[in-house]
Amino acid sequence: MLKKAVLLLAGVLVLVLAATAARAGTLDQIKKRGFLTCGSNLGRAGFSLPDGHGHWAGLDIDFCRALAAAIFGDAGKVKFIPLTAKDRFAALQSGAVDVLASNTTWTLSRETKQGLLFAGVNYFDGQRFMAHKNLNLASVLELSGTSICVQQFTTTELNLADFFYANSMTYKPVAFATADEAIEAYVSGRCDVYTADAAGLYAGRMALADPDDNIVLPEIISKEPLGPVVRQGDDRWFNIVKWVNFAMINAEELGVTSKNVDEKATSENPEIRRLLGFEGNFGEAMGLDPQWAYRIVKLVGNYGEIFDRNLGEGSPLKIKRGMNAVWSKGGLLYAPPIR
Ligand SMILES: N[C@@H](CCC(=O)N[C@@H](CS)C(=O)NCC(=O)O)C(=O)O
Repeated sequence: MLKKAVLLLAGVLVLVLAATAARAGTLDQIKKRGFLTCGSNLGRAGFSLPDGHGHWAGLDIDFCRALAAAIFGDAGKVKFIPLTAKDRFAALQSGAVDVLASNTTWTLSRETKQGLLFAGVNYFDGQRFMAHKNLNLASVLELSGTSICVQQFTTTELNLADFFYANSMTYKPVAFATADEAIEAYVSGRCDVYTADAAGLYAGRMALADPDDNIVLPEIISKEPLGPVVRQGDDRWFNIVKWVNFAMINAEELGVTSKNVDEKATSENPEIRRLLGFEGNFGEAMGLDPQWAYRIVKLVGNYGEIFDRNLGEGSPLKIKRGMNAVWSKGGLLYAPPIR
């Protein structure tokens, strides 16, 4: 009896240790594997879009490339794994991906009930609605009685229910597993309205045959802080993902770009010197070398460069910086100091 109990206890201990080891060493696993696995969305211009030849582009894609640049000095050492909204958290929990960068909104239950941690925000968004122009709608408050195409397993779906309930309005939800299916259904006339995070909605509208036949209603009905997510249980990896985001934001605030980063070797600004590893060694305690942030900026860019080429003036979307400007320029991006 006693022997059985001891064996059982030993078995449980082995399982617990194995689970802890699997969780604790994400960086070591990535280094050993030789590349990072990054959960991305199925395809949304501006955030993560495959070109059909295995090359991906977008803000979330560049975030994972920045991680690879920090870890390997090679922004190409990432494998992108496209995930539906439904599957994204399970993929992270099971270890199928090291990090999720997939237009995912930071909410309380996603952290506390799913065993996850958001490492920050890389895009502040909010939910909007697009309607067929011939319906002559001018406000979301006129949407009572309409049919609305929406993606399942998203905050979008939940906000929609809240908003209509709070305003005593009715609607017919028509829900789909993917954003593309929801947009196609909207285009085919199955719904009067399509709703999504604003940036995803602009990207969806841009891809339509006749974007001008659709209007985006003015109201923004929710807060969608989108950011990279990791599993709980590996503080070192959590810190790396968090500080890669902060490093890109700090680089923009300090005026360090992929073009001028080498000239900054002679900069006398101590904040720039610390960021780029010319002074101190802030990478070591994270398992990275002193030039981790230098390589992010050199190989991928600062936050502003990444925003501009994927979503801003250098992209077809031409989204304004707005909330996504650094705090010193009136936005919400505020990264703690590297020191
Ligand atoms: N931010 C919301 C929505 C995330 C989401 O799924 N967004 C759409 C684009 S706005 C997407 O990535 N879709 C990928 C796809 O299934 O095609 C959430 O975290 O629940």
